[in-house]
Amino acid sequence: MSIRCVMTEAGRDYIGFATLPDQVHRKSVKRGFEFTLMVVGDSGLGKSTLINSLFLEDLYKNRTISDVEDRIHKTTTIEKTTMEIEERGVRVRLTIIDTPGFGDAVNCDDSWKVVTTYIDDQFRQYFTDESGLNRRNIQDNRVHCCLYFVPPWGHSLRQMDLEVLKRLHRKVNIVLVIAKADTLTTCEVEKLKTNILNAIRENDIQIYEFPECDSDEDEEFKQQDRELKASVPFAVVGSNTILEVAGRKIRGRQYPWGVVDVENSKHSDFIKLRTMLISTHMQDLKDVTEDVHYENFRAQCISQISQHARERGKLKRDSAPCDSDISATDRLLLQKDEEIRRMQEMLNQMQEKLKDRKHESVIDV
Ligand SMILES: Nc1nc2c(ncn2[C@@H]2O[C@H](COP(=O)(O)OP(=O)(O)OP(=O)(O)O)[C@@H](O)[C@H]2O)c(=O)[nH]1
Ligand SMILES: [Mg+2]
Repeated sequence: MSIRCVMTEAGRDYIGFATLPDQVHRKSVKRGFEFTLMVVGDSGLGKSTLINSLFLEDLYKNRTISDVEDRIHKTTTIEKTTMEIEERGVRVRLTIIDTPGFGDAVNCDDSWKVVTTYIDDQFRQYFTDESGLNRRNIQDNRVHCCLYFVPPWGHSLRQMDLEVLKRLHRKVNIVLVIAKADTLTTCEVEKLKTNILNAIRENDIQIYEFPECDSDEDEEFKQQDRELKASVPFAVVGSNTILEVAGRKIRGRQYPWGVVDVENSKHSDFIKLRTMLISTHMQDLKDVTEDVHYENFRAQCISQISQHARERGKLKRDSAPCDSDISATDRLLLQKDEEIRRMQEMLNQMQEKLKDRKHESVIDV
């Protein structure tokens, strides 16, 4: 095989694949990015407030914001807010899923079901779209990150938190946050963080793990990465109020003894959380969702389909009808079998393609 080499100005030969990262970059930018964040936890822990502080006001600079009082309400259904944001030509479709808080700390049987059902439904939709014809234009609504709110008044995770986390950790990237951290002293925050991390370890709960920082990153980035990792679980403070302090407008909470500045890193980990979600780990959260959580879901689906097909096959063999007395039900069963067989074929092809795609991206790297 002959490869035509291109001459550089310096006279050195090159083939041209060094431009691949640029091509990938240009293509991704053109396509835009999709990211979905969900908040989960007890009622009244400040989930809606934090979301508002994290994104809504900042992202909608020109939006008219109603009175604080109007905006503080108990979330009773899953609320989905989608916004298109753009920064230096890069477009992100950001979706926030605000969930109703767990109402009663003793019995949370049904509260978590709303959350897991929502996550599974998005996976199922993606799975269906991926097996369909128009695979190029699939909208990715899978939940890429779940902020789980831990109450500040306990000593560690409660049994109820552990139960909910166990139901979530294989489905979604969990990022733990200590809610209303302004109600704790610095020492109390540290103690609570340590206890939470111990509980996570003891109960084999898999929260989102920050990837190793590349060795060729600059020192400033490495330092930021170390700080982010050391802050988990993030102790956060939310506020919908803009206050004026020393001539400066800040988002804060006014108390008789002083003001808590949400964006002051001495007061809370709010900025670290936002940095991690938006600037440093958005893509990794997406990758882990795709490679680990969605893969789990897909494997389960495929094994269910095969199981189903096997059972149908057995049923067919056992009943062994002669052609003349095939009932309508049998015909339907045969039809379904055929559908499942076709779907399996399609899935196999899809897997092959995905394998190729992954292989290509490994080569890119
Ligand atoms: N001290 C303190 N209070 C907060 C903080 N964030 C929110 N609050 C207050 O907590 C109350 C509940 O806030 P929400 O944001 O509605 O809580 P939620 O978790 O969305 O509640 P549900 O919708 O019922 O699940 C409001 O009065 C907020 O002002 C915080 O960081 N610190
Ligand atoms: Mg709410």
